[in-house]
Amino acid sequence: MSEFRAGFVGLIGQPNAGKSSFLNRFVDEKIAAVTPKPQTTRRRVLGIISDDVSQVVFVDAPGLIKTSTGINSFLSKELQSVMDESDVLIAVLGLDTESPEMVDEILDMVASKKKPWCAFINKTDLQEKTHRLGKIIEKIELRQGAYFTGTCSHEEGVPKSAILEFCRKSLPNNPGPLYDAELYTPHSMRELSVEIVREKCFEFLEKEIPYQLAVRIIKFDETQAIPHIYFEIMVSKETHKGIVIGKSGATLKKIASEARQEIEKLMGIKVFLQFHVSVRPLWMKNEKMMEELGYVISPK
Ligand SMILES: Nc1nc2c(ncn2[C@@H]2O[C@H](COP(=O)(O)OP(=O)(O)OP(=O)(O)O)[C@@H](O)[C@H]2O)c(=O)[nH]1
Ligand SMILES: [Mg+2]
Repeated sequence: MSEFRAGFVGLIGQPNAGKSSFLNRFVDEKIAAVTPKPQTTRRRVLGIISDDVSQVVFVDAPGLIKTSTGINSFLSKELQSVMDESDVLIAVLGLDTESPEMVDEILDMVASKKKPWCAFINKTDLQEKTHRLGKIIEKIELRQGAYFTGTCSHEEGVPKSAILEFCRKSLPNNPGPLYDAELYTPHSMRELSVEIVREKCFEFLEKEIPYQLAVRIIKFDETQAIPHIYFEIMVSKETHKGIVIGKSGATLKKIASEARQEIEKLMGIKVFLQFHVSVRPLWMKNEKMMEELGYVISPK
């Protein structure tokens, strides 16, 4: 009988390549925030696929970024830490990545870790970009990597079984699963709800505003027939507060309404959401706050 295999598979790529979409596609649930804006993912998000002989834990990570000021310093550390702690790496490459150097950069980074790795070339639905496929495949083969192609935009667009097979045979032996085999993610409803609200903020807010805000739950009251969840949206400037709220509250209403629908879908029950927008210019510099938000790498 073959031995049980289990471990972490890190999803590594440029911002916007589709790493979070890939994770959601695999677990068939919306657990990671996905938006057209780069740098949506801040903290790692785990998605679990279990069967009788293996447990594959996909780890969605922030995209690779150059600057390291403010929250970006955390994003870079988080990405490095996901790479170091994973057993297998998947380079997620978007066909819409404009520069070939960016593809080289990801492949070099992933291959340099000396761990089993493969690449997933995403967004093959973008017909006008498919001419890039050949060049990207050459780059992967040059580094002796295996690769898969597909699109996370369609339900059947990702060759899941082939990718899972690659992961399973590359993962280490383990006496049993790392997480309860019934779970598709170890994250709590609270954590997932915060990510949903942050995703909606990314969707409905422009320029620097989504990048300078954070979301936390200040109260989760389950004593009521319909659970009440109180969110705080922290912004860094007074002017941002007005924009988040919008004319007659219209923007916040949109954020709230879409977030509620998704949280209800996730929890399978009706919920009541309340929002408070606060101006906290120094939230990114406040260690305690950063820790509460989960934006601190804890030593192993
Ligand atoms: N056309 C097309 N768009 C896709 C595909 N996969 C993802 N997208 C879109 O690409 C954008 C970025 O997707 P994400 O999954 O958030 O990308 P990410 O790599 O997690 O991005 P960061 O968290 O910012 O690093 C979103 O608008 C997705 O809907 C695909 O296969 N085809
Ligand atoms: Mg992401």
